[in-house]
Amino acid sequence: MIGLLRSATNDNLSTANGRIPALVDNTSGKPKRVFEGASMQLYLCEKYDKDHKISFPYDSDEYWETVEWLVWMVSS
Ligand SMILES: N[C@@H](CCC(=O)N[C@@H](CS)C(=O)NCC(=O)O)C(=O)O
Repeated sequence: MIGLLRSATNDNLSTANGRIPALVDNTSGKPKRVFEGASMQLYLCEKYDKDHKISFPYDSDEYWETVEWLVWMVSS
């Protein structure tokens, strides 16, 4: 379903910035590539955590607090 890249040099699954982690989501027609760990977290939660078991609904106060900590994490 979702393939985690073993190598950023794999031609078919190459990432935009040439780094790992990255993923390719093949669940809906055209493969969707996502790179950067924080982007992957947002993508996976938005797409596959519809019941919000590990994330918060978009635009809730808790959602934006999550984004704040995520941005803090990747920018610190
Ligand atoms: N900010 C990136 C960091 C990614 C990263 O630094 N990946 C390393 C491995 S842990 C990498 O791909 N290094 C190979 C290179 O720089 O060519 C993220 O959070 O995904």
